[in-house]
Amino acid sequence: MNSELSRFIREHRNLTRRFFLGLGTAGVAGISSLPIVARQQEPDAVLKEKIGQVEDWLTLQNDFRDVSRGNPRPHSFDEAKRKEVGLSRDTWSLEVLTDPQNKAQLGRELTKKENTALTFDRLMDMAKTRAVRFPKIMTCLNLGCPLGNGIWEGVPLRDVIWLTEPGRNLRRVFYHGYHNDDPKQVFRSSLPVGRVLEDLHDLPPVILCYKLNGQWLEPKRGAPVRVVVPEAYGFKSVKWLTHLYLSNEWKANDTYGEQNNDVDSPLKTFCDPFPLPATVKPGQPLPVTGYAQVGISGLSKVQVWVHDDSETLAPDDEYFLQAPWHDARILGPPKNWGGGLADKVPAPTYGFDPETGQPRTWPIRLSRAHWAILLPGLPPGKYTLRCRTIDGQGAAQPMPRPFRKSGRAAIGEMSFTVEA
Ligand SMILES: Nc1nc2c(c(=O)[nH]1)N[C@H]1C(S)=C(S)[C@@H](COP(=O)(O)O)O[C@H]1N2
Ligand SMILES: [Mo]
Repeated sequence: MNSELSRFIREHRNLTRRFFLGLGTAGVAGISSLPIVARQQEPDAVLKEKIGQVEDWLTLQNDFRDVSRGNPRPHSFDEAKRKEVGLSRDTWSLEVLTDPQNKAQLGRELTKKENTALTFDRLMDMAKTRAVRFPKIMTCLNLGCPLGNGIWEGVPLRDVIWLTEPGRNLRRVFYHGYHNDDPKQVFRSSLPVGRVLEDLHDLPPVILCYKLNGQWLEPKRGAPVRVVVPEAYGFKSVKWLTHLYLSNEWKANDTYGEQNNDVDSPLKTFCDPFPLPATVKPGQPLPVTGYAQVGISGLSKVQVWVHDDSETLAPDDEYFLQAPWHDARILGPPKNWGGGLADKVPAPTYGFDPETGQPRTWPIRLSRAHWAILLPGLPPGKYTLRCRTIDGQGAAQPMPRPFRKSGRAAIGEMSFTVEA
């Protein structure tokens, strides 16, 4: 192994060993309580500059990556067509019906036929006293990469369910959006009614969302109204919402379930580096930044490790538990939140102090954080940088849920070359 890299690793190895010694895989849970091993030196100018280039914490509506099905896609309609099909604020309405196959007992349905469907005006009326806002990262379970991070505003879905005076036999809520009146194009999702009626573990409520980062939801993001489920992957947050069915069925019928996905998986904690330069000069310190998704179990650490590709990897160590990981710095709350917010985070927003507009805790669960580390200069060679998170329960990525069908958790990886 080349000497500079080995010195770099040696500095941390003994402590890193002690980390894992006797802990085995079960003992990974103890990590979060151990002292910080690798203290970062004061960020020097290169690192500062790199940190300055990190994306904003919030994503502009138009910069979200889009996962929309439909032919044509509902957001491609012009204003006149949007009005015609009920996807403008003045023509939208939501039907809330009993599921004909598995009837829930309702005092009343909200229907177009009887002119009782929920209009946007009525939703805004409810919003006057009921609106909530929360930060959430939108991530596609299938793609695994975050599409964007936003502050979503809406009325709790339960408030609309209560309008139907539900009685016995209500176990699940099904919902879908506009689909060009073609049954083959329906994108459907569902939730157990208990999740809709009650917010467990300090979660924000499931909402009927109409604003993102303080602005009306744009057509691409599901305007005028979409569902947003704080703890879930994107497929639960159905866009262009038109129908809600209250059902006595107890099984999910999500479109994503039919496609062999785990439809009950809450957001996982994981990290990735931002792109590195393809080549780096020998001996030149390498500033590295990246993001972490703060999943349901929170985030306590981001760790980085550089492997010299000419060395073999330890056998039987699929998750690199024996590797000499060391801690990156999780960046604090930004001065500017980005996302097109007028100034500060609007009050009230879940997780933020209404007086100061500052977060109550950091990093914020179900959202994102950024991290940075300065790597020492390396001799010529090929290297692989890996990064992993340690979640708030002490589980090292990809644990505790390494399976792809529950959302991506693979250890972040990026190659680079050091050459003159
Ligand atoms: N009506 C409808 N809603 C939908 C989808 C869709 O295809 N149609 N895609 C879902 C999926 S799979 C994801 S990941 C999110 C993505 O949200 P975004 O497009 O706002 O980033 O929207 C969800 N809502
Ligand atoms: Mo998705």
